[in-house]
Amino acid sequence: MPPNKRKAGLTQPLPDTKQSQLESFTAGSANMLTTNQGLQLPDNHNSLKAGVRGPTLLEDFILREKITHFDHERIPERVVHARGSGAHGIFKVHKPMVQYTSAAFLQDPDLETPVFVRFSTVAGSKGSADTVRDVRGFAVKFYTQEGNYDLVGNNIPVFFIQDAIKFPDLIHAVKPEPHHEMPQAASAHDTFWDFASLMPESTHMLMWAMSDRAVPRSLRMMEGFGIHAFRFVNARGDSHFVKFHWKPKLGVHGLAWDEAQKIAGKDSDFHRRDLWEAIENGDFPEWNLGVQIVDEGKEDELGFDILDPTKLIPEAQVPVQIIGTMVLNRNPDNFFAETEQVAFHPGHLVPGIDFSNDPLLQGRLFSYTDTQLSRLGGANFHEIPINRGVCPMHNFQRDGLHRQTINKGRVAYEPNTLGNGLQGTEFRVDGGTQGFQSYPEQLDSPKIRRRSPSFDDHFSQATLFWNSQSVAEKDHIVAAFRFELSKVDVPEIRQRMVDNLAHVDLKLATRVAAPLGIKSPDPKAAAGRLGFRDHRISNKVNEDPALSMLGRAGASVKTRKIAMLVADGVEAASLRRLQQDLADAGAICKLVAPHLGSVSTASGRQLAVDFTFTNTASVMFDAVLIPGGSQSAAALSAMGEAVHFVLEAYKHCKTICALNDGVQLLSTLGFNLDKNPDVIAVPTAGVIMADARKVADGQVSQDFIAAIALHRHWDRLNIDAVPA
Ligand code: HDD
Repeated sequence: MPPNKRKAGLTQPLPDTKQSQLESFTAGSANMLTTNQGLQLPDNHNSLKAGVRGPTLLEDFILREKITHFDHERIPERVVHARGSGAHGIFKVHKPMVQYTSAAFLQDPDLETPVFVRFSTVAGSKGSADTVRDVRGFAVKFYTQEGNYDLVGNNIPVFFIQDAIKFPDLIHAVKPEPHHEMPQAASAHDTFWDFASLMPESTHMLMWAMSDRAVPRSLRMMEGFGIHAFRFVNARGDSHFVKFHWKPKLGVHGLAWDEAQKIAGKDSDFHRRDLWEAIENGDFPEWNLGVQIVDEGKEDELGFDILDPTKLIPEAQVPVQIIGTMVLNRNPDNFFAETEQVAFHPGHLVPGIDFSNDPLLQGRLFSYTDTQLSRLGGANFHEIPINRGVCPMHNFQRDGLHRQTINKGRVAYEPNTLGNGLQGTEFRVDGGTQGFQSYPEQLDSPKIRRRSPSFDDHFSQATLFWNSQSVAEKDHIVAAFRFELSKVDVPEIRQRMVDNLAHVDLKLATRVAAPLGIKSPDPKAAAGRLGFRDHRISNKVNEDPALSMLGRAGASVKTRKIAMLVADGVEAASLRRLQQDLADAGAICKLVAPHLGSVSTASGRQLAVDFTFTNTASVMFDAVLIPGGSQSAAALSAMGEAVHFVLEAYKHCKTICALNDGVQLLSTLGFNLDKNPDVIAVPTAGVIMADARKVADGQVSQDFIAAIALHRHWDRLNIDAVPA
């Protein structure tokens, strides 16, 4: 039998004799392709045939092995969160959390805990577009010295339903409709709104899902939330309720809805590419980990039930304490092996962290292992490298499909006297005093299949969310509801939904209903429906700035993408100065021109072009610069694609800066530059027009950078009238 000559690809050391055989055969043949059994291939282009023009022979085991492996390359995609992007990183706690939790990875500020993060959309299939309107998954696996801890959250702090028994209904409603499998990755269809309008407990989450949170600018610019109340348990056994928050250092930012839809066509991998490129460029995304802690026994003072996952704890009520930082600093080596095969589970805990009785969380504790059995093909998915812990692992579970561990000895049970255990040590449990201890919550209740009446308030926090939004954010929420409901064919569903919204805010409901061809919203119609509840409690706070994205726009332009529109004859000195100042501030500048290669500047030098108007679009950028130079400006003004680029950026409320003749591209918008060179004109929010000579003193760069840092200028004039 030929020995194994393959070196690359070995993941486990061979027994000593095999290892030395391998080494002696490897010399000189390391680059040969082989079969999976290690047989060197003579030819990877031709199958074995009866004559060069004859039929292929069944005997061709090389062909059959290759095709068989290929035929089985796919595994079932996740039933939800199928579309995802992953990254490796590290987590460090800032100060010991010993007062609250015994979790070892939350004690030592010098300890770096490796993490793997997977971001995802919920509804779409694996190949669906990144920028659809949806909740984003935010799942973090901490490889701690006490075992893997998974924080499996979303970018929205509440959920649609209160009890896990409704999860299959929710997902069946939002997924493509079963008769024709449409629409893909979209909630804008009848079955979703039929279900949502009949489940008033979903209203709070719907408000978030219709906000710009559901169309993030970047995965790096999203908050993350553990959603449920968990428990921190310290070494003395004291418990505190805890809610987890991830706060991105780059701020929290959304796309314009029209922009999100266009990106889905132009680059359906937009978020995946953005995350990948940021990490490749060394712009490592970072989040702070925050906690809201509520003393056990004080949860009743919150005013709502801490176990209800449709409620958040307002930050204005219980501040978020920042306790650590996560940095994502390495892209996966192999998408399938890592991002696809990673298996998260809210039940992967470490000592010092425990569950609450949130009925959504309790149901999740069953679902995640169960789903891995069919997705990853058996009970040994914890042995897949991305899922393996970094701490020692011993038990007497054995065998099963794809078992990798070669357990030694005759003993696979405990207690035993026959074995020396594994590797010469006797592994045992010690009577219950060490290791993970479940918090000994006192329970004395009847078995009952009922919802707690304390879960009956479905609207107060939806109203709190609405009240906390800025004017522009409210406009976006109204527009999103209108868009989604306008795609619903059955008018009764549209009506039922706006009648529900009247319980959040009558003005909101009236605005949503206006273009939908239905009656004015009627809160009484909703209240008369079977099963409808609106047992309002009064919120302890009426507004919370933390619920608004605009209340906290980041002050940095780091990693923001700026398109610089150029053609032959462009004025280069001011362009170069702006490029330099933006790069110094961390922005990424790209030259977009009518053709690839280079353009000649007004002074005859060559500038290398990054993109053309054909292979990119304004939606790929955060801001636009139109430099001066009469020949360049005239050429661009005569190009429909260039004018469209600028109008579209305007419509999406992006910062635009135009110098001298470049202002011609804004003339369709009615903006013209006063010939006074001392002036930097700002005709509407985020549009800067200046003479190139003003660039030299740094003022234009400063204004441009400050405007880009505001992300978007949602209150810009006249955007509805702009045809882009
Ligand atoms: Fe879930 C995947 C987050 C409720 C059942 N869920 C999944 C993922 C995230 C969440 C981020 C993707 C993990 C990854 O990247 O691999 N899920 C949530 C949150 C919920 C929630 C934040 C509510 C607060 N989920 C939920 C319920 C159930 C499930 C109530 C079932 C009773 N979720 C699953 C699942 C998935 C999953 C079917 C699909 C793939 C997987 O688990 O590994 O088991």
